[in-house]
Amino acid sequence: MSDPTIKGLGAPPKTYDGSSLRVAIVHARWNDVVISALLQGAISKLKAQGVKEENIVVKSVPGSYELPFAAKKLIEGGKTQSSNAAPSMLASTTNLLSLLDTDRPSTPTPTSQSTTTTTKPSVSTRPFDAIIAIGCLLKGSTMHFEYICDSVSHGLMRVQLETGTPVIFGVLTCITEDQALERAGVGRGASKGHNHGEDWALAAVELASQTAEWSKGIL
Ligand code: RBF
Repeated sequence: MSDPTIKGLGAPPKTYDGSSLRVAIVHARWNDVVISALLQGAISKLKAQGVKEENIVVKSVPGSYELPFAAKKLIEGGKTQSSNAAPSMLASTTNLLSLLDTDRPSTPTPTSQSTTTTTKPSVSTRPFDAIIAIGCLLKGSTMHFEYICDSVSHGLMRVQLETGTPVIFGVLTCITEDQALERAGVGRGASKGHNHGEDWALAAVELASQTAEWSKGIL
């Protein structure tokens, strides 16, 4: 009998290399059993895609409601960190300009500045190429679930469109605990389910790689 479902993620058009990427994961701490499994799934898949451990930054916030704000601040922080790392670039540029100064000796005396060779921030201080926001919302007996799901999904979408940095939607919105456990690959039944954290890592590497190319006009 053929597979009874057509649901699920199709194969990517190519394999992406994450070795030059810097990715931040921000996760909520509510419903920790599920979050821990999703986080581990995401980290191991990022590494399997070539993202270096030192280029994976993990931060936590109390609950999913905090994810959009934290994602935005991390993106901004990554850009600030990158520009703070830039003085070495400025130093070498200044030094090159000094060669044009006719008052100076034709053979410039080496200074501590002139020994600066850095022209590009290292991967670990460059802006984040993608953010993965991980949370697990479980429906309770009040309307909290609906409000938080709505705010978080719209908030994360807004952050990625405003900043131009891909924000992966790693938020489970489940009616039951079993649904959440199965989507984190730690189901209580015979089938453990599937860890969606792995898919979010793949999405992060794919979107980061595509964005880098599309931004340069490589289509
Ligand atoms: N945060 C989650 O990430 N998942 C939840 O299932 C969740 N349920 C909540 C239920 C209630 C009644 C409240 C008050 C908060 C809940 N939060 C949950 C926390 C929420 O995302 C946020 O951290 C807090 O509201 C503080 O802004």
